[in-house]
Amino acid sequence: MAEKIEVKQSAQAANNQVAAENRVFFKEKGLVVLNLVSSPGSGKTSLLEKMANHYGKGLAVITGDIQMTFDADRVRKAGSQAAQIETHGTCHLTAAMVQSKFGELDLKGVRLLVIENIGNLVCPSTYDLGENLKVALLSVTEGDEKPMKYPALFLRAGAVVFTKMDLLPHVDFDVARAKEDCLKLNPQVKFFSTSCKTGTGLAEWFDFLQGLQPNS
Ligand SMILES: Nc1nc2c(ncn2[C@@H]2O[C@H](COP(=O)(O)OP(=O)(O)OP(=O)(O)O)[C@@H](O)[C@H]2O)c(=O)[nH]1
Ligand SMILES: [Mg+2]
Repeated sequence: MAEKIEVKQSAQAANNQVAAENRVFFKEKGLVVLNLVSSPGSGKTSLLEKMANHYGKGLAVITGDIQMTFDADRVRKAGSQAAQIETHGTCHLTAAMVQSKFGELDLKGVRLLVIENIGNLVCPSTYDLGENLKVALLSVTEGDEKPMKYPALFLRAGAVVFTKMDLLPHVDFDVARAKEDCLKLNPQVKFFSTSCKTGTGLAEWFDFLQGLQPNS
């Protein structure tokens, strides 16, 4: 048991070192960098498609999946450049995986870099990629108890986006309860409620992103 903990700590220490390098790179390039984390299917790529429609060449995306390039293809089709990481089994992105994709991106004129993590509410939570902000997405079909059941993510997320709000009338998701629980874990967290079907909340999300500054 002690050996297992030691190995995990040393993997985290090695990751943190690369994340620090990434942070220097992002600062040099003047980038605001987001790390999107959520369950599979909660709407990360759909939100990125809307952002690609809105920001076009001002946005670059690194998508992470176990396999396939579908998500990067969707982002490109929506108007922004994208590089795909296929982890072939690993359940989270690491800072080194992200770093390995820098050469595939043309960052001239790009202000916002978004990393879509592997769909998983647990493993990606504790891996720093060098981002400015970790963003948790929670779709209303997943259940309002998720922040308390998966605190590792909601403790660290600076913003929580409730997605698929168009489906709210059909499910028992209590937005007030979910917000209250998120605030218990992180009193500074910012909330957004969006629907990629109706466009609800996207203007507020874009306004928020506009106000973010690169790391100083
Ligand atoms: N009704 C509704 N469906 C949505 C919305 N956003 C996404 N979806 C649907 O949810 C499904 C999954 O969306 P994705 O954007 O691929 O989810 P993801 O989080 O990127 O999934 P992974 O990359 O597999 O983790 C798709 O069928 C989308 O059309 C929304 O706002 N409303
Ligand atoms: Mg996706």
